[in-house]
Amino acid sequence: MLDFKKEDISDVLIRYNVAMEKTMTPDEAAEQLYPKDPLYKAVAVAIYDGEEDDVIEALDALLDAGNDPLKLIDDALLPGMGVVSALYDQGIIFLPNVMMSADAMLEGIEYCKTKTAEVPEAKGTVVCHVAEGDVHDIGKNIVAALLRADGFDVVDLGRDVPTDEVIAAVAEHKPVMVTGTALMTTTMYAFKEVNDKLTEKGFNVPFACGGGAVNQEFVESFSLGVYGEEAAEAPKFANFILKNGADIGKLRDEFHFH
Ligand code: B12
Repeated sequence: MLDFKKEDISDVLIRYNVAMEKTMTPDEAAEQLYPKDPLYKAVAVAIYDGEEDDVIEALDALLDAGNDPLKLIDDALLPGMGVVSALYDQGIIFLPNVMMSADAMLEGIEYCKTKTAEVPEAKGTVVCHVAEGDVHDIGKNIVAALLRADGFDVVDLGRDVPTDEVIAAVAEHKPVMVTGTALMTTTMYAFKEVNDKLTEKGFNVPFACGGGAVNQEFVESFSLGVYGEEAAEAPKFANFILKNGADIGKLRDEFHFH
């Protein structure tokens, strides 16, 4: 029998989860992930805070320091959003934060584009959509923003897009690529329908698909499908198609993940 007067039981009484929560707040966890350079850190902090005005102010400081506006998308905005994604994946911050941060980052991308001296002629058109029945459009918005930033014209069909609308947009705009995003296991099958209708109508257009619900095996099970894990791959696919043509086999070989 323990003699509670003599034994030190302080360790037993610690509520470890509470102790952990108190050892690191979300702000402290973010602090560990920010870039070290103060100018780049300011962008990441502004994205974490979801403060659009602060994002612009921090970008201005980097632009004044002579940085290329389009390069800042890759070097400052995406790493800033990376901090938020990492904290979200670890359950440290929650959905409303992610959405506010994504908006602030997208605003930053648009701002950087307005700062480029020469607006290059569009390289080609890409049709982007979220699968029918699915409203999760944050990933699609990032894909569209990165494609635009890379010089492509984007026809953004939005979310919960019926198959026939995708086919009609392909017929009208003759895109170099179509993108699809699906985050639900119930909506991802719409991609197969899009694929089959495209091939039925003779459109040999690469159909790049991503989003939490899908994986490479599923996407490559339909003839035009090319799987993408990160939004940043979308412009790489589109540039590859411009250079090498709409060769699905070559695309899959070049961007194979496993
Ligand atoms: C945000 C969110 C919502 C928001 C969506 C807001 C919005 N405007 O998008 C709201 C609150 C509205 C919502 C609603 C629902 N949701 Co929800 N939601 C999420 C959550 C938490 C995050 C999704 C997200 O935005 N991730 C961040 C973005 C950036 O990721 P992403 O889209 O995957 O994009 C990345 C990559 O996939 C890639 N990518 C995406 N597309 C493409 C395309 C190409 C070409 C390339 C190269 C790359 C690429 O790029 C991005 C990264 O760089 C997830 C949980 C999770 N962990 O995923 C659940 C989740 C997706 N939701 C889920 C569910 C069930 C629902 C609801 C049905 C809930 C309900 N009962 O009402 C409804 C769905 C309504 C509907 N019909 O769609 C489930 C789906 C389960 C399943 N397997 O089917 C999830 C997985 C939660 C869960 N664990 O249960 N949701």
